[in-house]
Amino acid sequence: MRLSQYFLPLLRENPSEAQIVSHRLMLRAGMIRQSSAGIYSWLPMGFRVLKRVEQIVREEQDRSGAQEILMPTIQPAELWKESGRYEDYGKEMLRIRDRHEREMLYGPTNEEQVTTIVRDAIKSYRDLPKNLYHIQWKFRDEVRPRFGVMRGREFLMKDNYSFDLDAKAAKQSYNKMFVAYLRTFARMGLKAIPMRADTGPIGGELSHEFQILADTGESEVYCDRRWLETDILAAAEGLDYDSDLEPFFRHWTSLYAATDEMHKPESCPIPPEELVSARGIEVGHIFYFGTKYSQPLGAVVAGPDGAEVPLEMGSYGIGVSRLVGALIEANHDDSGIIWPESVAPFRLGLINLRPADDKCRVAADDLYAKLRNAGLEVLYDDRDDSPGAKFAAMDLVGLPDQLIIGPRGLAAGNIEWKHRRDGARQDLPLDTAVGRFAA
Ligand code: 5CA
Repeated sequence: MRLSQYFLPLLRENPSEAQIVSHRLMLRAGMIRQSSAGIYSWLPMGFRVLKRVEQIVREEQDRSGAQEILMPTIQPAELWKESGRYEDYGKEMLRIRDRHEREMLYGPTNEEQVTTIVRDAIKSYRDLPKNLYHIQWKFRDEVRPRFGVMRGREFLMKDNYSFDLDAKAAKQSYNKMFVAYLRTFARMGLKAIPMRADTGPIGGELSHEFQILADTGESEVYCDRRWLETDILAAAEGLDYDSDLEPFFRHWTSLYAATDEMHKPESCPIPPEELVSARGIEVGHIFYFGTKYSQPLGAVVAGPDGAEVPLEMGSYGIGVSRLVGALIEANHDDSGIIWPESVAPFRLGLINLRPADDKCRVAADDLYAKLRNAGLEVLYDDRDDSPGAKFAAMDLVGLPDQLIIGPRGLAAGNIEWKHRRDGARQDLPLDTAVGRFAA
């Protein structure tokens, strides 16, 4: 993409409404714009990252055996009256009336909806297990929307729902998601610690939140000090989803970690000196709630002996749009964002320091074409601007590597290569640049 043609409204100044770094940088780097409190438009740069995050989430869901569907954002109120949650959900639910005065709502989550779909389609235990997911916008009328996409009112969530015959099979489904979540966050380079959590309005008695430790996190969390040194990035690699995952689950939940609601100092199993209290960003939350929805909604199957059994269910959420903010909280410096390669909006930035110089322009245009032909996504700064402004813009948007073309280097057949994360710069012969980055 040529920057001269790209819709990238950068801001020089820090927007006063943004309290945390990810919100500031998303506005400054032209990724999002606020529409109303907690509701955002995603501009091209932000949308690219959102799509990349979504794709990693999707691939890991598919790998675990979950199947993608797409349910609507607007649901009929009757569904929620049937499950008994319509009143309970309170003011967080946006209630709407259609032209026929029918009560509708903008879905804050989809347990009821998916349960009726499965209820109407599955009649026998032989059709189990099933795990269905979608990646869809949700609306929760949060009391205090804040921190940009971190706590929005409208936000993108991956949510899935598992259906099993009995508690043991349901636990295996829960464990599969536990593994898929570790893999998902690891692919984004994030260390997300699974913590015992409160189940809140979703219900049930077993749940884990995946928390990224960050000073700006909204959750108060507690964990064993050893979590800080534990490398979970490679934990779930190569694990077979069809094997018994309970030992893996036990291992990765054996070190103490709990959210504020679940942490009871008087009964905490580890001594105070081994306990860390910190702030966390909740990027995922998994629940096992048995028959809480299948029972009232009549989602039953015929078991092996012919008797009707209510389905055992769990639900599993990942905050896809929140992750974009969380990734920036975990990856930035004073100059801007530092995207991990796996979610970067473009793999490379290409800067032409002197577009007015014919040699520079020809070399930069040519390199841009070759990099694209090699399948690389490149943001090419071909604008007529000062070198300082170009460097600042490229650092702000945070692409993993920058290639810089200027008259001096070019005379010796070189360009400059800057690695955004460590700032290291080195000369690179122009004719080796494509080979260096092409897969
Ligand atoms: N139905 C269940 C699981 S599918 C559910 O809704 N779980 S949840 O309430 O915990 O939400 C799942 C994830 O969505 C959270 O872990 C969080 O990462 C994200 N999320 C929740 N509320 C917001 C919000 N207001 N803004 C951005 N992300 C949010």
